[in-house]
Amino acid sequence: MNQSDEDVYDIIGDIHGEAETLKKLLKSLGYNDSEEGFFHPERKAVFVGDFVDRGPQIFETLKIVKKMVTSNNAYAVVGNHELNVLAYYTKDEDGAYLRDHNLKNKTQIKKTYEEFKIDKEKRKKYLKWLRTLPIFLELDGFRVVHASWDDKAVELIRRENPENRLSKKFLRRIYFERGEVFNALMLLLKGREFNMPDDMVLKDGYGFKRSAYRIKWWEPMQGKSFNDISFGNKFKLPSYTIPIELCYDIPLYPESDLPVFFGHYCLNEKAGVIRNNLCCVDGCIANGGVMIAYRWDNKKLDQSNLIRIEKVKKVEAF
Ligand SMILES: [Mn+2]
Repeated sequence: MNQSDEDVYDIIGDIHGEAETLKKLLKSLGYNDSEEGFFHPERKAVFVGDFVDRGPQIFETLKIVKKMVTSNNAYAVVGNHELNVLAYYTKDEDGAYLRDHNLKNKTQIKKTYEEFKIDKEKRKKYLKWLRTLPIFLELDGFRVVHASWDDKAVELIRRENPENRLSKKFLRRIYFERGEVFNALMLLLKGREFNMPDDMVLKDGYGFKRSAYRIKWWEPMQGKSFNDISFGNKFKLPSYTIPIELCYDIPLYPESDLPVFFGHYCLNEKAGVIRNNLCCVDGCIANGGVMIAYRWDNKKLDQSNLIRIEKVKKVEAF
């Protein structure tokens, strides 16, 4: 472990059960495997969340990340997929699941569910560990959150949930209230979304109807088209200007604030430095993209610090 004051970091994007690709990425960054998991003599990894769902090796991915975090060789924040899985398996005081077991929610966690049902003890172990991970992180000179950094949301979570983690108690409370704390958590883990007018219908990648889409949380929407403000959506949006009565002010992340590393937006080749202090490291590995790491060097964000790894197919055992 590096003992110097200035730790250096590799910020690693969404994994979604692609453990083989993760191993290749870690090796190409100079991490070695050991009893205590992957480690680097001088660097630490920082995971932006979304370890579960979609890919073929959920348990293996959780094992790699957990070992690195437990042995102090990595930090990790939770993503919206961890939140969904935790809420799916957590019951409220009346015994009802916090996240309903309906078709839409079942479909979203299908891959995770299929692995989790094979070994319930392992499932419990990893769910318990996921509940210990922070919602957001501030490290030496930069910030990490799964989808978007919003000062007000961060302050509210700090005040209402000083542990900064998805404990059972916290989840039960916010899913019951569905109030401002819930909304603050959604903002951090799912990013800012724009609600479409009632007469416009959208469908997501699974064919489910959507009434909202992901938008740039660092730019004002006034005077822009529906498509201009879109960020990380796979579907087409109208290229005409948003009627002014539908526009509202959002708190914009200042260009002078600390750099923010985030994942979530499935950007494929567009992933990387978005602005002087914004970097999205989600290369959309589970959906035809790549896995991405940013080698933080305490300097200005630079696209040349990105490492991209193509998907590695799981080796089948004979
Ligand atoms: Mn996500």
